[in-house]
Amino acid sequence: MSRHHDTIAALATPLGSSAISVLRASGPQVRDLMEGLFAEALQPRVATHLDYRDVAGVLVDDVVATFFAGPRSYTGEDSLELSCHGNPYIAQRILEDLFKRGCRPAEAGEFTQRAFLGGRMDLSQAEAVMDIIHARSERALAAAQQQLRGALGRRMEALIEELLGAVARVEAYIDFPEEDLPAEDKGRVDAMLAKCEQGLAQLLASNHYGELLRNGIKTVIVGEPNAGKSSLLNRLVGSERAIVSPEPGTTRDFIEEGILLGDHFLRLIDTAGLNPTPQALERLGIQKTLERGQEADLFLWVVDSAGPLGLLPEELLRRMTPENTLLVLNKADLGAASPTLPERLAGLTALRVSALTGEGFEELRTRIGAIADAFQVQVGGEMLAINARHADALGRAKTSLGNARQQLATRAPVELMASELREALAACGEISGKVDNERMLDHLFASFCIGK
Ligand SMILES: Nc1nc2c(ncn2[C@@H]2O[C@H](COP(=O)(O)OP(=O)(O)O)[C@@H](O)[C@H]2O)c(=O)[nH]1
Ligand SMILES: [Mg+2]
Repeated sequence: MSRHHDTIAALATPLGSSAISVLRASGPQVRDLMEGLFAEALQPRVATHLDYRDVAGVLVDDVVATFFAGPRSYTGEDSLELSCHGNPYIAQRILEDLFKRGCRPAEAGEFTQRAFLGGRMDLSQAEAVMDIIHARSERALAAAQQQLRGALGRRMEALIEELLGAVARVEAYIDFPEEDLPAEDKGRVDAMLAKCEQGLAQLLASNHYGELLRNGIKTVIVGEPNAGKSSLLNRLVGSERAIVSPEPGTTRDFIEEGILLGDHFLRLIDTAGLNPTPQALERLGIQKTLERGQEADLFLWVVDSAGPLGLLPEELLRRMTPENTLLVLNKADLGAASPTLPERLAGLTALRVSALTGEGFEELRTRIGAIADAFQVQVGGEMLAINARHADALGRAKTSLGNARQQLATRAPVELMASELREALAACGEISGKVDNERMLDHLFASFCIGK
């Protein structure tokens, strides 16, 4: 059962004109609240159309009210959802009235925090709720849904189970300080730890993909001035976002647009042209381009197919591989033969397109999608994509495990090893939140929305 004594209320939908607005309240006073409002206890999970009158008896709106009796509610507490007409003035008046009736304003993420504290979901699932709200692509949504359904939690449980087994074996020897672990047990424990370490490594490998899902795939468009970079961005975005100019060197600042391409969310970044002989002002833009290039997940290298193939700065070329780069031979409409690629670039996929006519863009989108597909990491057949908090905890767990294995190999005292393993366990437990770290929790839920 929940330990909260107060009842919280908040608007669950954005403030604005819409078909409906939803308010929710959760906590021990919800039943009294209903009695006071509607002079009846509503049947759980049945939507009821009722008049909403404020404490002074003035009609505010007609609403659809749904009561969720704890523990069968989102928070695990008694909860009430009210749908009113989607007018911010009405929603605000109802909310203020709920406060007058004893509710207090919910803090950001407090409903979900209560769900977590009430044992309705583990911490990784609570985070998945936020991921679902913010998912901007099919893939991001699919990963968030898996996590909400407990995929990460289950994986961690299996790992923790395995670790506990190893700890039990090791700790059995703590009381016998003279004795070393028998070779047989040693081998067994090491095999168990190796398996855990591998499991951790697999999960950690999904961290980068998690970033791509949550932040979008950073797609940097590079190339010489006038190659058609801005035109390419415009066509991909489908609007005239970047300034296209026949004068070389016009794009000195960055233009960034989020686009949904197939199942993927991309952050397309147009850059200043990489003029081999720049003017002073251009030089600054070029410096910035190089910086952005260092963070790029995907490169679209645009060249003017009618001109000679200029080379890019070495620091960019070094980062470009067939797995992350498409060579876009633009201005195909001018009918020039494709430039021949130097040997070191022969592995790059080259595509002929015209940003002017749109020719080749179907293929370009498909190729970008294929590169993005290949970024996906599968963990044991499931699509998992951990976040930065998970990566931090798992990284610490892995370090502790590594230390323990080292100690096992060098016949260090069993206590030391046991303590490392305990640390690994604690770090693993942080993923689902089976630790009492209030500051961490407050910090985490504070990043949620009000009303969630
Ligand atoms: N014929 C033709 N001209 C293009 C194409 N793409 C861009 N241009 C022209 O090339 C010039 C430079 O384009 P822009 O997008 O500003 O290049 P950027 O400097 O690389 O950003 C402009 O005059 C565009 O209209 C294309 O596919 N075909
Ligand atoms: Mg430009």
